[in-house]
Amino acid sequence: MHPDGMNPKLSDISLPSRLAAEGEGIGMEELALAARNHGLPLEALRHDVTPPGLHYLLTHYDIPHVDPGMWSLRVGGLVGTPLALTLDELKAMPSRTVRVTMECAGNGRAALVPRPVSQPWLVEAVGTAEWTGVPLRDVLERAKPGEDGVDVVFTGADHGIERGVEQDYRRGLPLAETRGEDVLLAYAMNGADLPPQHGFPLRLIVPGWYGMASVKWLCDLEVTGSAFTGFQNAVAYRVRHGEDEDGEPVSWMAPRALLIPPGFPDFLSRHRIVRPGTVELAGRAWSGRAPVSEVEVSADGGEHWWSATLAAETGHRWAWRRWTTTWEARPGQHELSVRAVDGSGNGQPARQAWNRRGFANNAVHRVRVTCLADQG
Ligand SMILES: Nc1nc2c(c(=O)[nH]1)N[C@H]1C(S)=C(S)[C@@H](COP(=O)(O)O)O[C@H]1N2
Ligand SMILES: [Mo]
Repeated sequence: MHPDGMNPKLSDISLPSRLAAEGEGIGMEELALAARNHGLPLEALRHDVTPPGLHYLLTHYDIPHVDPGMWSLRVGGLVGTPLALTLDELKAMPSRTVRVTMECAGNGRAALVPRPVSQPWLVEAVGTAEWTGVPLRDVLERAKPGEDGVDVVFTGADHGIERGVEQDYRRGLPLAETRGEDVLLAYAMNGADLPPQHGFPLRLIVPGWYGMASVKWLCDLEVTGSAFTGFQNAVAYRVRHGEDEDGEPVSWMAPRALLIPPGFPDFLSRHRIVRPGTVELAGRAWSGRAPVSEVEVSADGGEHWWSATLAAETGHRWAWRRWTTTWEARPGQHELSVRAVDGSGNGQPARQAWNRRGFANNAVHRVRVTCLADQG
């Protein structure tokens, strides 16, 4: 692997972050990541709740094997009563089920120019699941965090190297963000035990935030007296332009609407084909900061927009909202686009403002469609 194999160093094995050169296509390393971390096939936007195998997946290192009989959740740091809770003890506490749309902060990255070399998401790094577990605040209440607590640091059972730094996957979340009743320590997804790839036996769910906050394979919670400065908070998951900037931490999901690609696809290009006449269009839209208030559709590449019909509120604050409309398809080449606006007035840009790691990208979703000349 390394020429002087007697003295290998992590920094020789672990690749630095970089931008693709002009015209550089997706490479084998990105392909290897994409094959492990799959997206939601866009036709699966039809489901209100995503069947687990169709929910997107993002795992930095390996999926760890956790023996639930040997496992317990440690709660420590600045707490009055340190705890070690078994899975049965957690399951005996009052539970809550919350429907949550989760999106990876890197969604859309592959379309950026220059492309940050990493998991090369197109637009499909999203899914919606019903998570069941114990509200985090109930567990914290039992542990009695001290007045001087600032962050809760969540540690997963997975371990790896990233840009030369060996680590457990670990994230800090401000204590102030742990108070909502919908922030869960979840042991079930869609009514069944968590699948191994989604964090068995226990994961954190932070509704409304990009996925990196929802630590899987959770084994340790620590209340700290200062903001966590570990890799996943201080180095990764920051919106920065230059290499040396501190940047802004990635947190709440920006608004985004996606379209179920209409008609049928070409196998290799995925290009869509429809026949002339009325085409039903549908999809989903979500935003972490505030509920989606409007979805607009364009059939001419973004020149003219009309409003889609939003499905009635379902009472699931953290879940995506269904939208529908129709389009009169005439023979020719078309570009359909869709964009959402949320209740705080945030929308989606036509072209993405670039950042170094490709985070929080929410450019308008575009789908090219060929309408055939006849009914044949
Ligand atoms: N322990 C651990 N938790 C993790 C990750 C990880 O690699 N390890 N990936 C994070 C990221 S970047 C995302 S987007 C979500 C993905 O959750 P999912 O795979 O269940 O869809 O998990 C988050 N939690
Ligand atoms: Mo992610």
